[in-house]
Amino acid sequence: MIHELTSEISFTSFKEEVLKDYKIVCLSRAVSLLGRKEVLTGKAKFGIFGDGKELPQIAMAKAFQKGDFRSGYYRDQTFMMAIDSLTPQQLFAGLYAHTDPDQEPMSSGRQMGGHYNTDLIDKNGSWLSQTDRYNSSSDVSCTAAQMPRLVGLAMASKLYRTEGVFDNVKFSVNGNEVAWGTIGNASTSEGLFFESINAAGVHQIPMVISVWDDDYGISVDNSFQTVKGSISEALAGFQRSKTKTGFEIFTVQGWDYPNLIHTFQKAGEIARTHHVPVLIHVTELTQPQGHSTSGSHERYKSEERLEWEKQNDCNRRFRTWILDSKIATETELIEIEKSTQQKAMQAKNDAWEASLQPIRKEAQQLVECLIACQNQDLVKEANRLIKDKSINRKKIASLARKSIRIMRTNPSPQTEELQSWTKRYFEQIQPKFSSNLYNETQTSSLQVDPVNASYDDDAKEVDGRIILRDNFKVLFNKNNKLLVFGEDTGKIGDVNQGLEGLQSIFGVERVADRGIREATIVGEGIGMALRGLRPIAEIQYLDYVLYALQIMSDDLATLHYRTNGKQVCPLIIRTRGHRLEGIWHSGSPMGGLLNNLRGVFILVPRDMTQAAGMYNTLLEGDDPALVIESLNGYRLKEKLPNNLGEFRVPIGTTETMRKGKDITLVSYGSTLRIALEAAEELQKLGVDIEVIDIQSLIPFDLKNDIRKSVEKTNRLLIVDEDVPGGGTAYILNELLEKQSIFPLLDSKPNTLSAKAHRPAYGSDGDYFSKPSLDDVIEAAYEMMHEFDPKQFPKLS
Ligand SMILES: Cc1ncc(C[n+]2csc(CCOP(=O)(O)OP(=O)(O)O)c2C)c(N)n1
Repeated sequence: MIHELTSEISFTSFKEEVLKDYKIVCLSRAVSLLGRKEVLTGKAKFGIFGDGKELPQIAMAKAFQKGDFRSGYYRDQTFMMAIDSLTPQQLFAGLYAHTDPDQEPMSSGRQMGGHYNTDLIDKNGSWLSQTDRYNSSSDVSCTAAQMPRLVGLAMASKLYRTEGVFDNVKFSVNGNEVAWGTIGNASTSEGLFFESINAAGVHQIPMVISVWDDDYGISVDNSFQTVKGSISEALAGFQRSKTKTGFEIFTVQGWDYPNLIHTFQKAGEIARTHHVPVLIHVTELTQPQGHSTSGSHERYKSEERLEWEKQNDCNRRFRTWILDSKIATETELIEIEKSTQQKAMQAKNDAWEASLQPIRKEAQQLVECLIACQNQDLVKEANRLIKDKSINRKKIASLARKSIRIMRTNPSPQTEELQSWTKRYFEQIQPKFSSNLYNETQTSSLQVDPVNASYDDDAKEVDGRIILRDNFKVLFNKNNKLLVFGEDTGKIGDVNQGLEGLQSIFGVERVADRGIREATIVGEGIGMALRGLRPIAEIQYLDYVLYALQIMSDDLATLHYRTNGKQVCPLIIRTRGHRLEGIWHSGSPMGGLLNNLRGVFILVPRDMTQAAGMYNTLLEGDDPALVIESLNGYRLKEKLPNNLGEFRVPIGTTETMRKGKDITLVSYGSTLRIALEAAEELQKLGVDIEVIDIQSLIPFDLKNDIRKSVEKTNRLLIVDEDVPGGGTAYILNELLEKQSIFPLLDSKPNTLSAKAHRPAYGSDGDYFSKPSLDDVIEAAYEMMHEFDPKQFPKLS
């Protein structure tokens, strides 16, 4: 094996290469050891490091090429250092939660240390070129949640290799890019892992997934985690054969440097050249310091195991191998060990200093304000603050606010200055923690100019699905990055035929079928969007979004925020929901979605023209969005616009569907039609209803249209078909807190939702589960009865 490695290069350059690797593993280890101490001495809150997993990461880095992507987890510091995408100082900056993106380029202190990524967009939101750099998608802490995205990253290469179909500038060279995943042995127990592995095997994509196996998942060993205690044995049936496609599966010991390099090279080559997915099971790894700083592994590992881990520590065995192979002398290695320790120490000190420096300045400003107030208590506090060795912004902000409370009875210019300093402080500091939940750049869909749908004088009335279909057709012709995929999406053009016939025009890659795997359908979309495609991931029914909700919530919704705006994921998730039939085909779990998906636009078009207009807008911007079409709207007639693919519904804007003066009724999706019908009936009863279609729940009514309406009507009724306290509670909260409508109201704001249970089947089930026409009429009428019982006598 050594021979194989050395045959093509001189001994000197071979030695250089090996010692360079040794330096990185030593540096990485030194950082881990120091990092843990920083947590245990209270300078950082939590630490999770890559010690015991250094060597395979060196091998992976050697096989990793420009244009490739990583989708990994919190152990990969050595890999990131080896591809020059992480310095020790940056790692410590992450540990100290430094909020400066230049110091802590991964998440600006938003993620626990150990979570890595590279920049994918610039400050203006424009995509950086990916083919001439190493790329990493952004890690999440949830075990195996990196897997669905990994499938999409690899799938993008397959699509880009489909010549001439997708515009690949900046993103691909002939689909040669490999997506490299890493995962811990225990995390392979997750359903997401198996779903993703199956998807990758089905797709035959250039994905190399490495399992760092240290036999444990915190305290629980492999016998509790995996069939046969071994993921490579458990997955043996996935191994490709001469006649059937599948995975290439390798097993390699994590301390075996030459074999690791050989294996990773081979894996990379198979994946890159042939687009065959590869699983590398890296066994016999260790955890020298235990799982994380939260506990010690002596609690659950036997003495024999601990001793075995010491002897088989990959860095130690690498060292022995270097000496046994006479590549370097002990003196040379000791020199490297010393210098890397010093380097790690320096990085730690520099990072600590850099993280404290701005905070000390801020503290000094506050101290000056406090001293100027000439209050003894404040002066004491100021002195304490300035001497505080573990100073942080919480202490500064909290002291400022407490001081304002103390000074409230002593108005003076100094007190005023303290108040305005505190205000300015929050204006300056809060964005460090709260910015970039949504795209704040010029590529935001909110910047897209709206265009009205226009109609010929003799415009045809067609089924709603035709408008969607014909609009998609124009979009597919216009945008050669666009694709749509999901269950029954391709051949039949989705279960409601909004894509009917489009596969035969645009091909099986662009209008594509997928197996039943919602989490990976969304994950695929995330990975593809990160690689410059414009995927629409279709979830067959809203009720089944729950299968993908974890990925949407933990990965998609947090991505822009957790990278502090350095990555963006313009994935559109298309689904259909609300009113139809029964427990799993008429759900409208909007409250759950609204709570879980802050960071994703949630759009609820009332009909297919609006839905089409929303797609047209979203495709002009770079935001993740969930679009929920109304299940019972595909066969309802709508006028066919003559500017398909061009008209654009503004995101975050309501539409007033009917003018009225007595009550503002707001709704969305399927209930909107009922609201409009109810309004006509109510008119006959003398109640004049203004009906507003919210149509965009996130973002919500950015122009405060609902407030303007309530200013006129002074009454508010919110109708939807979620459970009580679901979507309606969110809407009411927006109106009370953000639009301050309370002082405008003459009656209590009213909500009308479905029953708390899932909707029962059939027409009667619907009538007795969801808000009916009669329910809406009565709810609105009751409000008028309360106001004027004489004019509006009791109905029941
Ligand atoms: C979904 C989820 N469940 C539980 C956890 C808590 N947790 C964090 S790491 C971990 C063990 C992971 O072990 P393994 O996959 O073997 O990776 P290792 O940390 O050993 O490298 C657990 C249970 C989590 N982060 N996410």
